[in-house]
Parts: sequence; structure tokens; C-alpha cells
Amino acid sequence: MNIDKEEFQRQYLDKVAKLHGKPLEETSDGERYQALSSLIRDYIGQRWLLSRRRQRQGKQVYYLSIEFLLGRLTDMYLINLGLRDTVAAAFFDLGVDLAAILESEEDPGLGNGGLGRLAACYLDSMAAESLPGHGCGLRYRYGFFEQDFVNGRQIEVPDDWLKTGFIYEFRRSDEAVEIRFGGTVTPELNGKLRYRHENYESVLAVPYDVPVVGHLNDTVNTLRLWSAEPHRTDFVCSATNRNDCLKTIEYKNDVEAITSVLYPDDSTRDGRVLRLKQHYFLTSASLQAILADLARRDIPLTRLSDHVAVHINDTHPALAVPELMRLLIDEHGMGWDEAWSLTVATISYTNHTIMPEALETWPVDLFQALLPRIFVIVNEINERFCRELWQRYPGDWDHIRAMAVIADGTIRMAHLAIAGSHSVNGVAQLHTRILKERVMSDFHQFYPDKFNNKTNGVTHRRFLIKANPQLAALLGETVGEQWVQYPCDLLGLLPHAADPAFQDKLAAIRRWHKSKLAAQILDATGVRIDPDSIFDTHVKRIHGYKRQTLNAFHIMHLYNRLKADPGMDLTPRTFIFGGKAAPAYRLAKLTIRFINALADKINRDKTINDKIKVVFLENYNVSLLEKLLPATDVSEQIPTASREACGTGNMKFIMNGSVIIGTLDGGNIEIRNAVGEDNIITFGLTADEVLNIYERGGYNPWDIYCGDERVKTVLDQLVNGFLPGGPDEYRPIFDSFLHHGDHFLVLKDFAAYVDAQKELERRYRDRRHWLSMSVRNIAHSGKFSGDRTFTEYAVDIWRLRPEAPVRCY
Ligand code: 26Y
Repeated sequence: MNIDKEEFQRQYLDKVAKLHGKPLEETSDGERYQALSSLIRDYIGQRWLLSRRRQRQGKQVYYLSIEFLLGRLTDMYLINLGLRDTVAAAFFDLGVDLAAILESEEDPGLGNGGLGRLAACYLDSMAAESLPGHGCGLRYRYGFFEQDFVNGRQIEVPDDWLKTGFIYEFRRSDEAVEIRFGGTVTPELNGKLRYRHENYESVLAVPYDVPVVGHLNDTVNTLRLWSAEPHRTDFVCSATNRNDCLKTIEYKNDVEAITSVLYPDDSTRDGRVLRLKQHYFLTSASLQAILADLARRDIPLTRLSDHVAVHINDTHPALAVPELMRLLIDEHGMGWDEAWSLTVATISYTNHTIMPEALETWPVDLFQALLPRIFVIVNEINERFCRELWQRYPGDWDHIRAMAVIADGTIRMAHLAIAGSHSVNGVAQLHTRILKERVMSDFHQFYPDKFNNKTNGVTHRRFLIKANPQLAALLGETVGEQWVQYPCDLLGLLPHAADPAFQDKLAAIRRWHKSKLAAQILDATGVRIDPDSIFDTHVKRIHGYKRQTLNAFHIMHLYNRLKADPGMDLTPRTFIFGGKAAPAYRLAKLTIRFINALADKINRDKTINDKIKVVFLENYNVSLLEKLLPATDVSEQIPTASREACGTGNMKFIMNGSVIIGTLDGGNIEIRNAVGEDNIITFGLTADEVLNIYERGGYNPWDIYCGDERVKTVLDQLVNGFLPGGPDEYRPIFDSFLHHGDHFLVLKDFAAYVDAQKELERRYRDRRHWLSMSVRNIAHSGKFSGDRTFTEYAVDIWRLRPEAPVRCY
């Protein structure tokens, strides 16, 4: 956008006056933020309209996702509009602290982890590549919970992110659609097979559109978030009948619950029903809007798949398959076969996990009661699919039952998604191989052409340009500003990897961020950390397979060594943790308590000369990640091999020059191939070794406990009163390793991890060598740009033609 500093100042002061009726000097940071965001909203509105007009002809992509983990938007809008420098200069002149203003923005946390942040990265990439790709999600009234620590324990506080309003959403009441739950369906035979759906509960889906601004181009795409609202109810309550009024209130509460929280507690039947309601609500509303838009564009439905691609992010929106069938057949009178080929040609599916507990299934009774018409369709899909299987595997009932969409009273959403789409992709080479060869091997044999890999990628705009502007500027000076459009240009850093002048600049930037982070950590936790220590960061959801305990056990072991030999030559290290545990996941919550207790013990111990410090930062979210990235020396990516489909944190850290210590899993393997094995520290069991252990039914952890003194000491310390909190507090963790089989093979990888940590320290001590590793990581990060991944999706899956495909791959 073209606007100079003075003009911006004039518009901003005008906005402050109009909104707040007082001079700038008297406004709070919050009020200043309001004025800035309101001005940005004005700027975007006009561009949005023009972009929509231009896009009318081309094929549109709709990315359906139950999560969109957006992070703060204002600074990203400024960057993408090309206004950040102008605005920073304008505020500097006005004596206003832009960074403080930006901190008053809520962090929209409409997601919980990798899958949701990936969806947000792809929105950013689609707009940056000028492709008409839109997000469809839910407008949760409360975001993923806010995490507080009380006595080291996680407490979940509702995330009331809408309390002061969300300036970047545009409510479109006129485009609301109706969603129907429950009731009865009866076949009506009058020439064609039709169904009458009666006695259902009707809910309004109201869209709120959020603009997605492309980087330095004219594109503004849309993220459409649906909100559940009751039909008009006030007239019922004004009537005299009190019972009607109570029923109306109940209806209103039930409806509003649909978009109240992300992942409602599924330990009760009501909770499970609510989740399924959310899934149907999202898919039905999105597809109705997509078909309405097609009609507005005067495109016949028979050409649907030439003009629309619907992508489902994991199986949560897999009801798109039967819902699209319903719309085509019931609402538009199409026959089954034509509807089916259009559905399959339109829909594509990404699998994000092979963890058995995350492969969604629904009990038939629950499903049928909530979605009776959809159930009839799923049943028909299943029958036709099983007939096809019979043709191929006549008489092989076991095979057919294993692949069926409905079996043993449950509906398997992954099977539905695979049967009903033309493309199924994994998110890293290893993950796709495991899908093809193991988890979905039957399907791969049956549909070899559907399966493909799309290794994840992330956006350099948020995680480098926004998070680390100083580094972004240094990269621009060194390889040319074009790297922003073509992240592979970062390969141009390679000749500078060993250049001491360049290394020193990089080191100075990192040191600046470390000292800033140290001040923030002191402020937030009261713990003083040394900016010259190694910052070793482990941030992600807390989960057994992500093995925060492996990191913690190594820290305990280091501490034990220091206690035994206080003069030990150890490079001071700060271990930083962050991450939320699912509220119902007891062991994960206890892991937080355990690491906090360990931190307490170590940080208070004056005898170790501050050689190690441990902090667990509260409420890890996108904004906190952005502060950690530029200040991190070592990034922990240590899942049990084969369990982490890809991981995306690994990519965000390397683009900021952190060095990974990691297992040979998911994206780490491809990062190692790109940066070279000298520039990453890998260790531990391979995926095939892990899978073989699982096939043998596990291993005996007592062998390691009894055979490795270090492991025995650390495990005993969980239950002998070594940690604050008492000897029984952490027993479930102890038991999970020794009595429940160490499912994630932490003890099995312990020795290799300790060796890898030693190797890491050895390399860190050679400062020049370490910095050259750091440079090489940044240089190779271009391959892990979401623009690259997204272009692959566009060409291979959605059959779009990007204007200028991301070059150099
Ligand atoms: C149980 C069900 C409701 C469910 C809820 C959330 C199932 C899955 C999920 C979330 C999965 C997820 O975030 N997966 C992650 O996706 C990333 C993006 O592809 C991967 O990088 C990461 O390895 C994977 O764990």
C-alpha cells in the first residue's frame, strides 16, 4: 500500500479523535490499539472487495478445518500491506511505543496445535501466492483454554478472546444458512428416491468473515468462521406460557453451545454429541455457502469440481462427503452416481496423525440419532463400497470388514474420507510411507493413486519477518530482498556460513533477543536466567509421545552430575519449556507439575552456581512462540520415532538459526537431508525399530532400569522425596515407565539422548562452528516454506495453476 508517514499520522490521529474523543496523549495502549486496528480494517475493506471481484472466474479452494490457530493479526496485516516500516516510523515520531500497542491485541487461539497452526500458515501462503483459497472454520466463543499455574499445576481458565470484540471480523447475517439436527427421515417414493426430514431441530449458522491479506499483492482472501445462533426466540418468551419460555431458553443454550468451545469434553455422551454437532455444523454450513456462491457465479452444478476444491484438514470435516451428497441429491435432484463422482472429484483429505486414539470413530446409534439423513447416506456409501471390495476380494470377509466404513457398530471417519475423496496425503515422507505401508495399507493397495505426500511447510512471514525483524533485515542485505518471495534464495547464505563478520552479526541479533527474553522471563516468573547460557527450548503440546519427560530426565541427570562434581566443566544452560496439556489427560498434567517441581528444586539450589536453570512458561501460544524463536539456540524435537507425523515447530526454529536436537521422525528427517547431518544432532531409535518393538508387544523397561545406574537414580528420584511435592505425587509417572511398559520408549532412548546432548555441548563450545551450523539451518529453511507446500497442493491435488509457482524446488 502506498501511504507516507505524514499521511498515516494524519489518518491515525483523526481515527483516535473519532473513536475516543480525546487527544493521543490521554489514550491507553488499548485505545491506541483500537484506533490502529480500525484504520487497518478500513484499508483492507476496499482491497477485499476488488480482490473478490477479480477472483470470480477462477477455481476456488476451500480449506475446511476445525482449528485455525491464527495468532495476532495486526502486525501481520501491516507486514503484508507493506506498511510496517511506515507505521513504525510514524509512531516513533509521535512518541508512541508500537510494540506495546501490539501487545494489547488478544491472540485468537481457535486451535490447539500443529494442525490448526498449519491451517493458518496455508491461508497466509495461499494469499501470498495470489490464489483464491479460503478457510472455513468455527467461531468459538472461547478459544483453547488459557493455562495458569497454581503450585506448579495447570489450571484451565476460559479464554474469553471476544470480550472486547474482534475488530477484524465482518458479520454477514444475510448469508446465514440453516442446519438441521435430529428428527426423523422417511423415504418418499415418487419416481426418484427422496427423503422427508421432519421434527428436526433447526439452527442458524451465521458467517463472520476475516480477511486474509496477501503479502505485497492485491489478493485478499477470506477466512469464514461460522457461529451457531438460535432462530428468533424473543417472541416465545413474551408469550404467557412459562413452559414454552423455559424450553426456548434451553434451545437457545443448546444452540449456542455448538460454537462455544473447541474440542468439548468427550468423556460424556453429551460431550460427544456436541463434537459431532460441531463437525456437521461446520461442514454443512460451509458446503451450503460454497454451492450458493457457485450459483451466484452462474456455474452449473455439474461443473462443480472444475470450479471448486474442498480440502478437509484431518477427518473432523469428513462429513463433507455425505453432506455434499445430500445437497446434490436432495436439494438439487442429482442421481447418486453423478453426485458421487462429483463429490470424489471435489474433495481431498489430509491425514495428520497415525496415533490410534486420534483416528476418529462414531457409534452408529449416536450418529444416526443426531444426523438421520446423513446416516442413510453413509450407510449407502458403505454398502456400495463393500460391494466394490467384494468384486476385488470375493469371499474375503476379514479384509472387507477391516476396510468397511461402518463395522462393529462404529463409523470410521478416516475410511469415509479416503473412499469419498480423490486424494489422501500424509504430511511428511516418513508419515506417508507409514500410512501406505502400515496404517492404511489396505486402502493403499485398493487405491494406489490416491495416496501422496505433501511435507508440511510454514510461513517465513510470521515466524521470521514478524518474529525476528532484525534477522530478516540481515538476510535481505545478504541475499537480496527477493528471499521473501522466494525463500529458497536463502541458499545464498551458504557462502557466508563460515564468514566471521556475518556470524558475528547473527550472534549479536540472537544475543539481543536472548537478553530481551531473559527480562521477560524474570518479569513473568521471577527466575533470573543468564542470556549467555545456552537457551534450550522445548515447546509444544504436552504429550507422552513428544517426550517432555526425556528432556526432564536428562536435566535431572545433569543436575545429579553437578551435585556429585560441583566443579564440573559445563556450559551454562537454560532449559525452557512451554505447552498445554489436554484437561482430561492426567499424566500430561502431572508432567507439567513434575517439570515445575524440578525447576523449583534446581533454580533454588545455590550450590550449582546457576549452571542450569529450568523454566516452564505459562500459557504457551503463538505469541509466546514468536518471542522464543529468535532467542533459542537449541530446539528440542524428540518424539518417539514414527509418532510425530511431521512437526512444524522444527521448521520455525531452523529458519531462526536454532540447531535441532532431535529424533529421526517426521519432518526432522527431511530437515536433516536438507541441512546435512553435520548441522543437526540426531539420536535414538528409528521409526522402523520402534514399529518393530510395538509389533513384538513392547519391551521390558526393567532391563534398562536395572542396567543403567543413571536411569535408576533419576526414576527413583521421582518417588523418594527428592522433588518438592512429596514422594507419592509423581508415582503415576514412575509407574507409567516401569509398570505400564514405557510405551513411548523414553528409557530406551535415554542413553543415546545423553550422548547427543554431550555432542551438542561439544559443538556449542566451538563458537565459530556452532554459528556456521546456525547459518546453514537458516539457509536451508526455504524448502520448508508453506508457499512451497501449498504450491504442491495447488498443482497436484487441487489442479490450480499458480501465477508464479514457487521456484527452485
Ligand atoms: C481426537 C481428535 C478429536 C483430534 C483432535 C486434534 C485428532 C487430532 C488432533 C490434532 C492433530 C494434530 O495437531 N496433528 C499434528 O498436525 C501437524 C500438522 O500436520 C503435524 O505437524 C504434527 O506432527 C501432528 O501431530
